[in-house]
Amino acid sequence: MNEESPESVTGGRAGVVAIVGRTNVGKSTLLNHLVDEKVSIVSDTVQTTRNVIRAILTEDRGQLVFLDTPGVHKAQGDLGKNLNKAARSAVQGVDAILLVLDAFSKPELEDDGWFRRITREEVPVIIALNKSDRNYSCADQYHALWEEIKVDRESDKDVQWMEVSALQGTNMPELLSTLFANVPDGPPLFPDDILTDYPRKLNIADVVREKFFHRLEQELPHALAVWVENIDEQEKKWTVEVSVMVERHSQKGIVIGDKGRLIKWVREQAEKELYEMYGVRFKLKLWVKVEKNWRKNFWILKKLGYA
Ligand SMILES: Nc1nc2c(ncn2[C@@H]2O[C@H](COP(=O)(O)OP(=O)(O)OP(=O)(O)O)[C@@H](O)[C@H]2O)c(=O)[nH]1
Ligand SMILES: [Mg+2]
Repeated sequence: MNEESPESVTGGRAGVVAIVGRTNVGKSTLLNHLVDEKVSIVSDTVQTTRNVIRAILTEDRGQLVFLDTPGVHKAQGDLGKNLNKAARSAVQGVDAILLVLDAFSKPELEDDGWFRRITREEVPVIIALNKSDRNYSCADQYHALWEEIKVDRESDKDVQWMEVSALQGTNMPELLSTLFANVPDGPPLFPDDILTDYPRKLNIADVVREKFFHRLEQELPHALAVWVENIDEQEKKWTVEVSVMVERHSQKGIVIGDKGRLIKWVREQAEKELYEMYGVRFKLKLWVKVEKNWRKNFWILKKLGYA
């Protein structure tokens, strides 16, 4: 018998966990709660997350590297298709999959798609039924759909279900324990003082975009992209030049708002949050530009990290 347990050799567990699911189910909210920091922006607009964001949790028991992914949603043009593709391919090569469902709303086609997909995956799958704080639950419908799909696919895939509330933090310690138990033994993959390797420019752009998403309605958020052109890092203040792209002139007016009120609100909210994040004062200079059909422009999508 081998006297030495793997833990005593490596000092813990380590693995990559992909957080996947339909759009708006609370993946980013859950990630922020799991790592106890805001690393990924949150809103109730579909496909808020547009890049795969890596966040690292290091504890005595090991290290979990989370991948927050864009939520799968019926594709709207090249941007939507690219985001769906990024989400689906994020599960390749990971050690565990955390599939997030919105227990408050009925299963949709995208949930069906993920269920089918995970019947084929060999790595452990944990299913988090999120939004359990709301006093209605479709949990039974998700369980029933999963059983149906298993029969349909002739699959004997075992998954672990947990009810959580990312908003209130319910069952977070239990979820973390389950995740640690499901990744392999091994040394940490990242230094223990790194929270994320998501580039600063993209993070600043996301924070600005989130503030717009909190105020803009319907289709406009999808037509909006934010890009950081330059950061001038002075000791006491960072001045950041930010381009805000919209697709039409009429949208430019909406984004700026009556007497510039909306853009001013966005700037102030983002400056405040960035100060809390980085511990340095920010001066944001926002320039709104009309870029017709940017969502179809490969080079722009590539620059934004969406292609
Ligand atoms: N009531 C309730 N609302 C939640 C919970 N988790 C997330 N939400 C809300 O659900 C909405 C979507 O949350 P996100 O975390 O942005 O969802 P997402 O899955 O990352 O969405 P995409 O990035 O678009 O795929 C936000 O309004 C959150 O505040 C929860 O546990 N309970
Ligand atoms: Mg998200």
